[in-house]
Amino acid sequence: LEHTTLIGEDNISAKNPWFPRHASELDNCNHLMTKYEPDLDMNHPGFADKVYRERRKEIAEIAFAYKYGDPVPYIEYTEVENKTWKSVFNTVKELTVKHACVEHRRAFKLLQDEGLFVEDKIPQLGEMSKFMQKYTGFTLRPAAGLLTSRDFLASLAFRIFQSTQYIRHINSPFHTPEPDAIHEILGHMPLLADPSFAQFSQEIGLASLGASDEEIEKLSTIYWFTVEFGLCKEAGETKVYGAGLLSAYGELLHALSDKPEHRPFQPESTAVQPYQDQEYQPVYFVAESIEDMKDKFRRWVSQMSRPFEVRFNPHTQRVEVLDTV
Ligand code: TIH
Ligand code: FE2
Repeated sequence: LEHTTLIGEDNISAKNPWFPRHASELDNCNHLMTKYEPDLDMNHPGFADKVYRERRKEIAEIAFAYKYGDPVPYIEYTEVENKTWKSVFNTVKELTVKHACVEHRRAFKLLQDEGLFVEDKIPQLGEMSKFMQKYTGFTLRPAAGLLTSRDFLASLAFRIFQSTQYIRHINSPFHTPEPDAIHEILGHMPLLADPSFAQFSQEIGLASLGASDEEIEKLSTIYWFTVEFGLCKEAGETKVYGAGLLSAYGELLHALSDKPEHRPFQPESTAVQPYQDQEYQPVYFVAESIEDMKDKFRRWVSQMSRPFEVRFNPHTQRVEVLDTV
């Protein structure tokens, strides 16, 4: 990187779209995918539940109003919501002892020791944010629902995780097709407190900045089959590290059964594997280890065609762009 120069906004072309240069610009990265909402989808467990739909609206509005620098909003969870958490938490806790990867088990224990993971109350995003910040520098900002891949991945470049804050419907504790706070807290946050996994999460985010639509699709597919639904080997056994499995015990048991296909994780083929988010996955990718997955990803991503490099400056929370042509 000896002969590099900092390039300005105007060097960004249609092929390499706009991207945030500072964490505050994530205020513009909150575009939602609206395909699956309790108001719109008849199959949603909350569709016929007026109280649930009102509650969702209330929590979504809090996220829409959020601006960079605001404290993470406090939500007074209801009795029903805490009850939903309790049933998912206790089941997942039991299953992770046997099935989660060591990185997740370690962080889970830490979260219990620090009094954040308890069965009778949903941890606040503000407390979870402080916890992760202490170990890896990751922080949270609230998201109103499922974001576009481009917006979601961009935030990871800044070590910011956009997290939903509403809770799944009490009638479907074992699996929900959309992210909810239980998924974010139980599935994602333990691993975001792991230094190596946090590093990988940021790298996938950095790779997405200014990437073409086609590259974004590949990166989000890799994200899907690793961060969300990844399996890995550990002392000859298959373990789970994907957040979508660690928050959904229905699918966790399915993933480890002989029903789905298990294929070795290879960035080239994993990146083009079609996927859907409505049902359990028919295919999972198994990494040799999280470290090995990360190495393979690094090698693959270094061949991406972007004509510049980016690096994150943690002192300024700014992404610096280096022209490499
Ligand atoms: N299916 C997960 C759960 O029930 O917790 C949530 C999601 C993971 C990935 C997309 S939606
Ligand atoms: Fe997720």
